[in-house]
Amino acid sequence: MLKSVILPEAASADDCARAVLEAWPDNLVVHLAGLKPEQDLREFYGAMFDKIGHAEPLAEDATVGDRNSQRTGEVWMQVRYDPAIPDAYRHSANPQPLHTDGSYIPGFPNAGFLACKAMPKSGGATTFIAGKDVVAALQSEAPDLYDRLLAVDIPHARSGDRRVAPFLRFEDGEPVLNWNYYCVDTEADAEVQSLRQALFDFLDSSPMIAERLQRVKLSPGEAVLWKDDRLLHGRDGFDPEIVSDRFLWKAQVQVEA
Ligand SMILES: O=C(O)CCC(=O)C(=O)O
Ligand SMILES: [Fe+2]
Repeated sequence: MLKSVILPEAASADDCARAVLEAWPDNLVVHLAGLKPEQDLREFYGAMFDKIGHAEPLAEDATVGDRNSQRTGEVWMQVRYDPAIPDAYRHSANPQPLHTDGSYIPGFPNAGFLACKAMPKSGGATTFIAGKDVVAALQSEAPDLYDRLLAVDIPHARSGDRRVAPFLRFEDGEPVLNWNYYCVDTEADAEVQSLRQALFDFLDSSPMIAERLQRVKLSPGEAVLWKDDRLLHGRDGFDPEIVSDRFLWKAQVQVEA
């Protein structure tokens, strides 16, 4: 599920790309550590993207317009603690519930990416749970909910995009997920709305989900790349002391491996 690669401090973007491509086929999450903390993250990892595939210009800016018009046309966006920017998980210190990033974007690339510029001492890990563990938890703890989730399409909408997909489907026997509680189309019918709440409550309270959740607490210079629709991710809350106390650069990448 999760592979931590410790690269030499002087590793090049090429070395980093080779390590990613080697780990990618057999893992859902690749954690990249060991690099110099003070490097220019966007320059280094941006060069790495071009060697493993390419980044998509899907960045959003929470300070621009409303939630339906925040696309900037850039690759990189900030996940940065800033209490001056309200109503955005990317700028809060709250725990973020499990989700996929591509929930409302048709043709979303296959990987999410976060690189760390700053991390507070307390809390702030990014959390991951494999699709197969979500399936196992639903089957054993909430079999009726599991059946409904397979049967009902859930429309998600935001930033002018809309995607209709079930929470869970199988592709070549592998679970594929599509989910963000906060992006479910508000116009969807009552069945969808009740399923939305039931799934949120389940993910929030399931003992098996809590037990199988894995944490990656990034240090400055480190990064994590994950197969967006093969797992769910979120983050632990944290205790900020100053603005930008936690600062990650986020991108969306199509990995060709
Ligand atoms: O803050 C994190 O570690 C995760 C952020 C995230 O999942 C997101 O911005 O979509
Ligand atoms: Fe996310």
